[in-house]
Amino acid sequence: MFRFLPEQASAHAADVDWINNLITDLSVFFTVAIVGSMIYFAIRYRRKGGVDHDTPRIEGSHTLEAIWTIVPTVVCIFIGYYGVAIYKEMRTVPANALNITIWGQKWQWDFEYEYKDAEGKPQVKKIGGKNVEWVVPVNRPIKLVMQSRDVIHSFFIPAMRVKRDVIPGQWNYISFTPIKTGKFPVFCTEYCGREHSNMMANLSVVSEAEYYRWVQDRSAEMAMAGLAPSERGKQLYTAKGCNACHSLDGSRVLGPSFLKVYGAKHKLTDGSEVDVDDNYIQESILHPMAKIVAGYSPVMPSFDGQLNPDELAALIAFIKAQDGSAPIVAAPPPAADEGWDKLTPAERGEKWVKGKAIPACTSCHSLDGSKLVGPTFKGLYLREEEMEGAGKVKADDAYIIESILHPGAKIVKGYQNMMPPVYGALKEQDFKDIIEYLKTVK
Ligand code: HEC
Ligand code: HEC
Ligand SMILES: [Cu+2]
Repeated sequence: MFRFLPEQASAHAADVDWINNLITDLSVFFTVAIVGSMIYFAIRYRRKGGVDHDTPRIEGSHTLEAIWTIVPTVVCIFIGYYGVAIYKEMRTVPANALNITIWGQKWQWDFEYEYKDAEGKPQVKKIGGKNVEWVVPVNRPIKLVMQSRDVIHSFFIPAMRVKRDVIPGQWNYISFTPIKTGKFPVFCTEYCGREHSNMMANLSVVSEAEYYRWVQDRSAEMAMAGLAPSERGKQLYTAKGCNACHSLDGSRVLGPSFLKVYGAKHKLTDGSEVDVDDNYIQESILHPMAKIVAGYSPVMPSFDGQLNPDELAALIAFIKAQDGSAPIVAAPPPAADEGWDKLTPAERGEKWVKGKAIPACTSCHSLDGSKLVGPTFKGLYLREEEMEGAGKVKADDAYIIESILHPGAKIVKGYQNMMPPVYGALKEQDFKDIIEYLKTVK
């Protein structure tokens, strides 16, 4: 009864629905029990036949008092505990999450995807407008970092069970892992003016390979798209003179180095600790005196009024990019071969493995059982393997595709995270071909 929720399209949706349904059921139960007995008693003990009766005097019952104190207390603590536990999980962003920046404005959503191309150069895809369709890969954690350009909006994807206010001058984020492909509506849920009810977008969840193709397709780009935010931030870093006081290599100048600063915890002069996140970096730039890093002098000038929101976001993107982690690199699809379609899947797979994919898989993976930089392909298919800190995994189709697209997600025990994430342009058919070939390497 009372199940009106949309389909569950994210990994945490089932947990959210479970607690939500529990609260609904408890509310319905107590509403019926309380209002029902109220109505029953009103009818049962109504004034009958125009005669007034003396009601008996009833003393209180300690047992009853104890029951209706303890039971609701336990129920509330249980709900509170589970609510917090699920919320905490929703707010913890896995390290391999795909970052997307979202700007809300009257009355549309704009999306910015920064990624690296085959040469390792940061690129950006920007899209926006009414009912814009934005794309994410399935089964990959997504982090949406959001800010508003004007008034307060709220970003809501019902099917993913995520919602967050989008506020001018303040960064918020939501995180989820889509588990289903398909199209899902996005709404604004904070009344923001005349076109509020039309402030919508369409989330399209597709396969990994399709996502990489989409993100590299520039035909639907907004005209304003130019430099990737982190590249723009790099220019501002010197143009605004940050480089005079902040190094990128860990060395101390007047201020702290930007090397691996994002995500760190810093002690302040007042003894408290801060997380170096988007909002803290923004505050440090606009109001340097608000929080002073311990061991440094308060000499940083304020840049309030000298940077527009996009420039601020660019500086944050640049500082984030100093963390040493490799964002997903998307190589351009290799040119088509003569007679490619006449080959069997395993033959095509062999070509990919032995050199059509650049770099060749065989430069790191042997076919004869010997150990190179990576594990051998001999007998790999359906092999059970121990992962670094993730238990045992069976090398099935899904795992092999994940290993190629997100080499960092699971590391084979005894090996290093050395496989480059450059094969993003491979298509679904290519993965099938590679797997067909790997099956034959016994
Ligand atoms: C005159 C030197 C100077 C300049 C120029 C300067 N800063 Fe700073 N900055 C500092 C000092 C000193 C601190 C540490 C004390 C503090 O927290 O204010 C600091 C702190 C910071 C922090 C917090 C760092 C941390 O480790 O917690 C950030 C972020 C930052 N600056 C960004 C910038 C950016 C971006 C620019 C250029 C737009 C810039 N700074 C220009 C001196 C400078
Ligand atoms: C620069 C070296 C390098 C290249 C090139 C490379 N890999 Fe890897 N690969 C590794 C390393 C190192 C590991 C083990 C660490 C890990 O799990 O990420 C690995 C792991 C794997 C795994 C998981 C293996 C297992 O035993 O569980 C698969 C599958 C895989 N690679 C497929 C490929 C394919 C297909 C290609 C070519 C399209 C390729 N790799 C190219 C280095 C490489
Ligand atoms: Cu709005």
